[in-house]
Amino acid sequence: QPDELQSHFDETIARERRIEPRDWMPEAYRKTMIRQIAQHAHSEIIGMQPEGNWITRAPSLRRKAVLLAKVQDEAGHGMYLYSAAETLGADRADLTDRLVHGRQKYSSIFNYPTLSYADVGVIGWLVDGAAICNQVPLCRSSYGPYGRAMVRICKEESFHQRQGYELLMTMMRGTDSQRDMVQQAVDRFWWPALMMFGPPDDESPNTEQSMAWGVKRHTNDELRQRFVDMSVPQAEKLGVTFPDPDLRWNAERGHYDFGTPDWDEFWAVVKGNGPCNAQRVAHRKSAHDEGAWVREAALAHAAKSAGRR
Ligand code: FAQ
Repeated sequence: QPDELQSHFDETIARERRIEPRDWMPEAYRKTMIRQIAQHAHSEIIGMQPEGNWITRAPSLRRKAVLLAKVQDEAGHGMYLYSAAETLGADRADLTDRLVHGRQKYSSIFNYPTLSYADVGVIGWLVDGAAICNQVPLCRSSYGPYGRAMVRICKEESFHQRQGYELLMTMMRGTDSQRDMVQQAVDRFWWPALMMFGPPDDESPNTEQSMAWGVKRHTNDELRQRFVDMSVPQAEKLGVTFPDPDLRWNAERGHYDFGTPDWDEFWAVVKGNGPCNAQRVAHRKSAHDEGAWVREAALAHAAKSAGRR
């Protein structure tokens, strides 16, 4: 009975239990989960590009090994997430197709260029930092495979964050021009990092329903505030400033006040008009096209092995 199925689903959510792939779920819930997981997976995969830009120019063998490992981790995260989307009936080839044809989104942050090696450190510190802040609560997301994937992803993101901070600490102990590079990278990435949390709550069409379903555990603005509060002392320790004249401690609220991100810029980037959108998608498409022979070979091998059995 449809009513019984719906009430069983509602009860599972109300009791903070998990929805698993074989459970009945409303179509709108399935759609929302596929949307969020696919966007998240695409972000991990496209997110390899800005830092990948520096692999061949890392300043030492140690830095190169760390960066290679980090970028490979992002590929792994994309794979877990595509698998989680498949448990909802999504088809991986179709998801990739939607990404390369601009019909599915990925995080705005990856549409900004990486102009110096300090950007690698700032991405680790602020971008992975924002990702952790957003994703730790998602370990309790109501959809089982997504929440469980998030546990492992968060552990790896913590390593990414630390390697970024350690890289920046090293540069800050260097020359004046290295310190300038770090400050300039922070100036370029601070506002885009705040935009990663999504639009303000009153302009976020999905938050209310996603909170009710336990898909999201906090609103976009709550997480953005949490991120600002945790980043300010880290910046002080590092010796850099954030490019926001309105940033100051508010003792009454027990939080930092901060300025308003440029939401026009955010929507322009989300709609495909950021500095690197075209380049990121074109690169992903060519990598996918050039990998066609690998997919064909894997399928031929699987068919042959199945025939033998
Ligand atoms: N960029 O109603 P809401 C990483 C879209 S971390 C682009 O608030 P929702 C790790 C949104 O999709 C980055 N689009 O949406 C890494 C919606 O459009 P739709 C990935 C954005 O879903 C680090 C519309 O705006 N993390 O990759 C953005 O409730 C370093 C209205 O927004 C995740 O995906 C944005 N920033 O909340 C990798 C975390 N914000 O779909 C490499 C999981 C919003 O209706 C290197 N996702 N939009 O057409 C989430 O937590 C949520 O989906 C939000 C958005 C918070 C991102």
